[in-house]
Amino acid sequence: MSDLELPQGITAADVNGLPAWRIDVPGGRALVYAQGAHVAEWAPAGADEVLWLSEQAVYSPGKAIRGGVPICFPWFGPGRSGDRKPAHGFARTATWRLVGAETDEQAATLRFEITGDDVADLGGFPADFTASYSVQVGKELVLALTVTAGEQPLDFEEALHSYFTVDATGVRIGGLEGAGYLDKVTGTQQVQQGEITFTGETDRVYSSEAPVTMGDDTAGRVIVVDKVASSQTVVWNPWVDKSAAMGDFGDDEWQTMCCVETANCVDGELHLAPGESHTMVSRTSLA
Ligand code: TA6
Repeated sequence: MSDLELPQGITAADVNGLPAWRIDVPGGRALVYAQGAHVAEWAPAGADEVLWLSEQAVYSPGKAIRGGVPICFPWFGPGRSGDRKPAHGFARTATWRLVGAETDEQAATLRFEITGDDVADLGGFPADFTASYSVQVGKELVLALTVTAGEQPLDFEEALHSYFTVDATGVRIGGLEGAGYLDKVTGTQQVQQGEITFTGETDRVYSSEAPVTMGDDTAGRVIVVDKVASSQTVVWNPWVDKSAAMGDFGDDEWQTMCCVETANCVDGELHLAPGESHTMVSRTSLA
């Protein structure tokens, strides 16, 4: 665990057997694990939890936590080649180093970092890179992932694979109207007509830089995801069969969640020249 001096409002803790930090500041509260710099919980002050965690989640070194905001890097799913392992890359199971922790009147910011030296199995990805991740907790959750190439060029995908607590049988997802998308369930290219509602397994990669809203009448709230330098938005609900097929996902839990992911993946794969950096930002708030 980092020996960084932590300001009031940020507390190191052992949670479910994993090193983590609990954040409790006037603007909001959160829980972040060192493994994957994984934001597992976030809520603005006075509000119910916004992120979603499976009750079947496994908390074990090297196993991605089912829920919260897993960092997908340096590939998405099986990658462009279709054979990259582990799925969604090594970032979400690597132990990120805490390199900074600050607070102001309302919010707390934690800064994490990994390089190739922090990763046991790079899966063929160049070791000469730096990934930095800033987690700002307050009335908004602002996540910024910066990738910097070393002396080799970098080709990579990335996603902040955010799980949200919603009534999936009623939530209305807006902001993607008219956007083209890859429907991974049917393997076809489609164009979004109107709001998204879930009526079955949904796994779509939208080409869009627009903010997305999740209108949840059951919870009486609207979750807003805004973003910077992200050309894809992924929308996922596993529905019945996929939920039953995942060991770390309760059979009925599909009803209580959806993913809206801030990404640069598939056709939005990024290419950095030696020494070049790219920062993607995801900002979640309640309307
Ligand atoms: O973002 C949606 C997705 O790519 C789905 O296809 C599904 O695989 C999901 O991610 C979860 O992936 P994981 O490796 O965390 O089980």
